[in-house]
Amino acid sequence: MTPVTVGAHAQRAISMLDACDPDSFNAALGPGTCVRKGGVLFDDFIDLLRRHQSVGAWHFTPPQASLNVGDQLLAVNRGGETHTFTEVEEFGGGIVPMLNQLSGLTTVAPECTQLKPADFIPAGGSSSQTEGEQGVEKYQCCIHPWMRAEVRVGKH
Ligand SMILES: [Cu+2]
Repeated sequence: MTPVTVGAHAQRAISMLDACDPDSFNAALGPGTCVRKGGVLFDDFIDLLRRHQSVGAWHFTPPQASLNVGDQLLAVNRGGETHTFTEVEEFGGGIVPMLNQLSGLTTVAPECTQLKPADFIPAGGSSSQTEGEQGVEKYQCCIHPWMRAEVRVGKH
């Protein structure tokens, strides 16, 4: 992906995707949980998770990105459910015990226990940040903890 230049700095976007089916997800989890059209039935989602410890349609893309100090990282929720794009020291479980168990991620990432309301990015929402330090940063969804991205931040 070619970075978009914003002034002297570039911006890179990572999409947060899912494939929730609104009727079955909203029936299982409450109205408004899923606002996209069509997709994976809730029972099938649970079954896939049980068999594979992840559900591929729920993912961050690209899963790896490179940018430079001072560049902007934009996380855009293009799915139908709320996600978080949380920087963690080590990937781990999130805030939904059942999803942690089914994905085998029972060691909760401490960062996921300290979420603020603004960390929950609704469908169609986004969050951005300017990368301040060199290194490799790990981001995950604290709801669906197999949704992950690694961002390599280099120097100009
Ligand atoms: Cu998520």
